[in-house]
Amino acid sequence: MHLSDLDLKAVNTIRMLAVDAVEQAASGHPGMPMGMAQTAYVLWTRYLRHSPSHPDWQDRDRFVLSAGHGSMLLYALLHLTGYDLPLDELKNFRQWQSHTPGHPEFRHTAGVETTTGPLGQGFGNGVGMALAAEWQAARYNADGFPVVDHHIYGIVSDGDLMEGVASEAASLAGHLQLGRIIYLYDDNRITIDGATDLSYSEDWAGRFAAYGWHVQQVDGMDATEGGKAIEAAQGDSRPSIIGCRTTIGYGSPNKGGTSDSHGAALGAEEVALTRAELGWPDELFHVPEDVAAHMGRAVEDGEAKVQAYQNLLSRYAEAHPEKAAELELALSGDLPEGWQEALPEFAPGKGDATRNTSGKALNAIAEAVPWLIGGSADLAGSNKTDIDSSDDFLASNRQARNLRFGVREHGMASVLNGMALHGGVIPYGGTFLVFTDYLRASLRLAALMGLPVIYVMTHDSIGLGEDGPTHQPIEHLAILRATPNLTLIRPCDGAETASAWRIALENRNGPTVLALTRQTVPEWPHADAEDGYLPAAARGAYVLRDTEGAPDIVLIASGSEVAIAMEAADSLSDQGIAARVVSMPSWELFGAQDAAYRAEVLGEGVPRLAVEAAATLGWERWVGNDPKTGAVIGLDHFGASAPFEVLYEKFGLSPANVTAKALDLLGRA
Ligand SMILES: Cc1ncc(C[n+]2csc(CCOP(=O)(O)OP(=O)(O)O)c2C)c(N)n1
Ligand SMILES: [Mg+2]
Repeated sequence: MHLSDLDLKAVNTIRMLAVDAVEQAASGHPGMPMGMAQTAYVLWTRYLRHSPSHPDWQDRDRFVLSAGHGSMLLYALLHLTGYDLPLDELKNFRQWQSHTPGHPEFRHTAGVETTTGPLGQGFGNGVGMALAAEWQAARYNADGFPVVDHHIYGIVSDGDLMEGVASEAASLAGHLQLGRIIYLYDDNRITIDGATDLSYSEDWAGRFAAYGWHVQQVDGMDATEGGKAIEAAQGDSRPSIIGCRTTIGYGSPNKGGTSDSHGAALGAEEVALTRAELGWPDELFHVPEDVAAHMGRAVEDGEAKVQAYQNLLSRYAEAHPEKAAELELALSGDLPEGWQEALPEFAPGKGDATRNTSGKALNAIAEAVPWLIGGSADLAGSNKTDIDSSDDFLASNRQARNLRFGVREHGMASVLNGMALHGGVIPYGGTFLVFTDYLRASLRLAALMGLPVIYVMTHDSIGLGEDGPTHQPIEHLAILRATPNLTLIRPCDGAETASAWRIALENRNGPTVLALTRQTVPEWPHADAEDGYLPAAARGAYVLRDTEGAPDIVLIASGSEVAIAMEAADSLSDQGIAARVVSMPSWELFGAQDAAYRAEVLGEGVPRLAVEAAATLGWERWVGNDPKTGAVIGLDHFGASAPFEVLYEKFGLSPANVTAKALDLLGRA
C-alpha cells in the first residue's frame, strides 16, 4: 500500500479539523487526533467495513475510540466519510446540544458505538463486543452463510493501557482468544503529566504477549506499516494489538511530541505555525473538495456492502428460517412471544434465599430466551448465575452461555456493556453486592448509555454473616439509588425475585441491579400473583400486610427486612396496634408511580417506620423528616463477623426493636 498525495491531504484535513474545532471551542484535545490521523485514516478508508448511511447495520465492523478525549478524530472521520454529522456540527464542538460533545456519546451521534472518556472502558467494551459477536457467529452462522462476520477495531492509548479495567479485559480476551479484536495502540509515550517514563515503563508488548495476544509494533507515522499490520491481525486467531509509534500533536512545531498538545487549544500563534508546517491554507475548517469526494465514497461503498449483506440475509432466511428469525428477534431487542410464562412460581411458606429463587428464575427464563447469556466473577456457585442446561463459553466452545469472567469484576462490567452495545444478546453478570465498588465505573456508564445489562448481586447485607464487614454492604444501596437511570430491586421473596427478573428483562433502557440474600427468607402469600409475576411489585412498593381499618402505623421494608417488619406487625397487633407492612423492593419504580398511588400505599397522617439492613441515607424521602412521625432503623456503621442471626439482634434489626421503635413513634413506649 502506498499513500498518495490525496491520501496525505486527507490525513492533514483530519488533523486540521481537530486543531480548528478545539481552537474554536477553546477546549478539547488536539494532540491525539494529530498523531493518530494517518493510521486511523488508513483503517477507515481501506479496512473498516461500514456504511455511513446505515450506522446500525448489524454486520458492520465496530470502531471503539477508547481514548475518548481524542473525540475530534472520530468526529472528523464520521463527517468526512459521510455520516450524519455536517461540518456545522464540528464547528459547534463541545457546545450545548451539538452532536459533537466533549467525549463521544453513544445514542447521541450516529456512528459512535460507545461512550468513552473514562480511560480503559472502551477497551473492555470492545472485548464484550467481540465476545457477543463470537457467540452469535457460533449460533447463527451456517455453511455458506457468514451472517456474523465483523471485526472490532479500536484506538487505545497509554492511559487505556495503564488502567486496571483494560488489563482485566485483556486477560479475559486473551484467554478466550477473541480474535475479532484489532486494537491500534497510540504509543506516543505521552500522558497529561508528561512523558510516560514518569510512571509507565513496563514492556507492554511483552505483557500483551503473555495475555495471549498477537502483538505487532509499527511506525505510526508511516501508514503503510499500519495497513500491513491490520492485514496480519485480520488473519490471526488471537486478539491483536498493534503498537503505533506516533508523535502526539504531529505538525505543531513547538507543542508536538509534548504533553502541551494533549488537552488544550494550541493557541492562535501555534495554530498558524502548524498550518505553515502542514502546508495548510489559512481557512478555518477547510475541507478540500477532492478530499471530501474521495472520503465521501464510503457512502456508496457502504451501500453496496449493505445491499450484498441483505441478499445474503434473504438467502439465509430461506435456507435457515428458524435461525434467521431468532437472529432478527434477538437483534430487535424484543423477547419471544409468551416468554413470561416461563417464570417459576413459589409456594408460600418457609421460603428460600432470594439468590436461590433468582437462580431458578434465571434458569427458567434462559430456556425461553436463548440469547440471555452471562455469568459471574468467579462466584457462580454463590451468585447462582449458572444456566444449568448450558456449558461454559470457551475458546473451544463458542455456543455455550455460561461466561466465566474470572475474578475480574470491573473487566466483567465493561465487557457486559460491550455485549449490550453489540446487540443480539441480553447480558448478565454477578458478584457480591459489596463488590459493586469494584465495577461501579462501568455500571455508571451502563446507566449513562441506557444499556440493558442485568446485575445479579448476592450477599446483599450483614445477612451474609461470618465473612464480616469487608463483605457486608452498607452504603451500596444508597450509591446505586443515587445513580441516575439505574433500577435497583431488592426482592423480599421468590415471587418478588421472579418479578424482578421479568422487570429486568423488560427494562431495555438501563441497567437493573438485583440485590439478593444469601440467607433464607419466608415466601409470602400474594393475592395478585399472575403466573409468577406480581404487578404490584413492579410498581416498586405495595401493601403486603394490611390492617382491617385504617392503620395506626406503616412499616416499610425491603428484601430480608420485610420478614422482620411482618413479625413486628404481628406483635404490634397483639398490643392492639394496627400496623400495615409495605414491601418496597424498588425506590426507582415506586418513585415513578403517581402521587395518588404512593399516598395510597404509604398512608397519610400516620407515622412511618422504615427497616433496612443498610445505610439510612435517603430513607427520609419515604418516611419524612419529622422524627415524631417518621423513623428509620438501619446501619450507619460497618458490620461485623458473626452468625447473621447474632448480627441482626446486636444491631437492632429485630422484630422486638422494630416493635419498640413503633411504640415510641406512637407515644406508647
Ligand atoms: C479513568 C480516567 N482517569 C483520568 C482521566 C483523565 N485523563 C484524560 S486523558 C488522560 C491521559 C492521557 O494520556 P494518553 O491516554 O496517553 O492520551 P494522549 O495524551 O496520548 O492522547 C487522563 C489522565 C480519564 N479520562 N479517565
Ligand atoms: Mg499517550
